[in-house]
Amino acid sequence: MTGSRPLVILFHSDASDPRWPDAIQRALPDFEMRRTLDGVPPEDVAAAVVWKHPPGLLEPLTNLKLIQVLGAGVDHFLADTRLPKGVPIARLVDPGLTARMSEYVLMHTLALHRRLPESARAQRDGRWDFIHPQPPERTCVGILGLGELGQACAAALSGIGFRVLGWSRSRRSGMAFETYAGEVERSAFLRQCDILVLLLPLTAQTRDIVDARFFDEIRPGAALINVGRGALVDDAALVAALDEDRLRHAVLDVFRQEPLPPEHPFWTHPAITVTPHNSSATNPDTAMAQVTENIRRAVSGQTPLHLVDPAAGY
Ligand code: NDP
Ligand code: OXD
Repeated sequence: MTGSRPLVILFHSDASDPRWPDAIQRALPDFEMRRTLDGVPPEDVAAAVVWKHPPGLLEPLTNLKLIQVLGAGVDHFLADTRLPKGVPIARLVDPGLTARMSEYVLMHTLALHRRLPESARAQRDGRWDFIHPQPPERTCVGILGLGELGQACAAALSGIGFRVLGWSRSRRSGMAFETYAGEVERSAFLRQCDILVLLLPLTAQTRDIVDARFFDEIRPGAALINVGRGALVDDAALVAALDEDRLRHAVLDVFRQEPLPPEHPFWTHPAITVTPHNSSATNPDTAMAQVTENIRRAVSGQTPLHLVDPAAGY
């Protein structure tokens, strides 16, 4: 309470599951859920729950105890140069989102492993193109980014027999698969992989990481799945790698500009599969528990779960 007034939770998202605001109000009846700051004294706002907010929205909120980003990636959020200083920022670690992402990565890895894009092209051309099926052990899947999502995808892929390798910024030991770390081990990792899965956050270090040099380092004829962020990939370098057969196929769920503009060459490229950033998504059924727990923690002076390191950018 601020004097006799209840503490306010500000919600802003135009893209999330529409059930969120009511679900938050039901779960936290002592707070007042507001969708705008109209008529709200800024000092009453204790927590903000946001996804793709307009820059500067949170600047006037002097008593904010928590910013809960309503997604796993925080690149869009941290691009706001007018965030209030020193307020803990939490991202979502949502079992539902993790499960949907594992399904997507498994589905497209299997499709690439079983050469579905090549079979679809053969059907379009009326060609009977027998491609001998191979066991998953013969396909090495490399996961770039061994966080919540990367590790879950690695477990799902290993579970059906793929050989999995992982690459991350810091050394990750104790995994059930071989891991590589940092720039110095990148090429040793890349040259072994038949399918590469991008599950990196977008940061100053990872922007454009998939560039012409990256495609020089990969195993010729490898395939790519990008479920991280569009700006991890240099679009022109990707198209060149496909056209020169250095890359066999790309499955792209995320793009520099979303929705992908109608004139973008990715739409019609025969070796690109486009999905509309729907590999996964969060929802109140599986993520509400973290949001309520974090708001309660923040207003009672405890450390919220899944904090972001703004200096690292994820
Ligand atoms: P985490 O923060 O849990 O993991 C990030 C991983 O990336 C860590 O292993 C980290 O290394 C690694 N990493 C960060 N920077 C570098 C670098 N410079 N070089 C090598 N590795 C690096 O994130 P999540 O697994 O939860 O999510 C990953 C990303 O997936 C999100 O940031 C978001 O962009 C994207 N995403 C996309 C969705 C979609 O619908 N397409 C849905 C949800 C998320 P270290 O272990 O050393 O810290
Ligand atoms: C996320 C996303 O980062 O949906 O959560 O992209």
